[in-house]
Amino acid sequence: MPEPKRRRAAPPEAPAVAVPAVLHISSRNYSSWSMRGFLLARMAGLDFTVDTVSPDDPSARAELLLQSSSILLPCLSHEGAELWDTLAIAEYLNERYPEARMMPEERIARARCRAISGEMHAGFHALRSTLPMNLRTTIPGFTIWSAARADIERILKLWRDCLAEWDGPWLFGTRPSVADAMFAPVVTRFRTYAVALDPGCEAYARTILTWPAVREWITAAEREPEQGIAELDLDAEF
Ligand SMILES: N[C@@H](CCC(=O)N[C@@H](CS)C(=O)NCC(=O)O)C(=O)O
Repeated sequence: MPEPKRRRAAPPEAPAVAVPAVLHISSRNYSSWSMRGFLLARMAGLDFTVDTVSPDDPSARAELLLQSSSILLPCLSHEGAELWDTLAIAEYLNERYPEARMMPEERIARARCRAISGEMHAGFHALRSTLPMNLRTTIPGFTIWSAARADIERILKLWRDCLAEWDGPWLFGTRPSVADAMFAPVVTRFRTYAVALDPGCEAYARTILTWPAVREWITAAEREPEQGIAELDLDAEF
């Protein structure tokens, strides 16, 4: 009688090799989406390097297309995942690093955090196109078009409601959340274009502007070479 085939023992599991994460960004000075991606990665406590993809370098863009099916930046490469959308990056990092508590713990707060982050992600086109991010500049006396003014009023209402309900200093209480990362480039636009804020929103703006990850980003933006960036179409949503 033939001997029953013996099952081959499963090979010992290969030790997990940590592949460093890479956040591909465009400009630090002009790209609000890149800034959001960076703040989210810092909030998650992710170990990552930043790769700045030159907007006018075809080979850099071709290289990026090899890694991701989109040319959109920021794009996070992490443990086999390629994510080219800031909300997807936020959800992914929140799932992967629950200990970082990037979303509020309480259900209603978490739902609101998702709602206002989604509103920021999908809306405020007038604000984005007429007040483009430019961290290195301040323009006192800038005339704000009425549609952008309506966007600003809506954003300030979102902030006031959150600050009243969750007591600040962040939108959802005592620690930064995904929503703070989404609105941080709005705070810097308000500084750039000298948008007047009431005391509550002003205090919130200061919280954002003294956030170490924001300081780190702005410091790097101040040192970013201008070459190549000047050619970007700043009227585009950036
Ligand atoms: N919804 C995207 C928007 C990203 C986006 O529009 N990125 C711009 C630069 S900030 C971009 O990559 N544009 C295409 C290009 O530069 O070719 C996100 O959430 O990340």
